[in-house]
Amino acid sequence: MKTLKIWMFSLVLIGLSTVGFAQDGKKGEEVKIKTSAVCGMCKATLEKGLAYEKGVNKATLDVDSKILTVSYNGEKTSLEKIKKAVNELGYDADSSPATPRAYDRLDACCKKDAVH
Ligand SMILES: [Cu+2]
Repeated sequence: MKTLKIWMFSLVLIGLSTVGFAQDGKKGEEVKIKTSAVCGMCKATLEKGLAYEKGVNKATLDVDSKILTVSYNGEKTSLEKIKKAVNELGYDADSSPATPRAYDRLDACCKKDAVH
């Protein structure tokens, strides 16, 4: 019976350390989000805006592909929160649409429907 208890105890320990590793991995996550950005000004807006977002380490927009690469701390923020921040800056994030009010505030050249 004692052996079983020790065995169970070590099993719990192994379980806990696995969880610990999983959380370590979450600290440095990176995600690529397709946005509706169109120009260099959008790039500045998005990169600056996300720099103030909690848990975001770095955000880089590639204007040509409209892909925003974000490295973030998975313990402090989540992909959903990052997408919401992008929406609130006036841009679509993957299938999540821009907040209308924020989109209205964008400069004419930064609106996705604008003629370029
Ligand atoms: Cu723009």
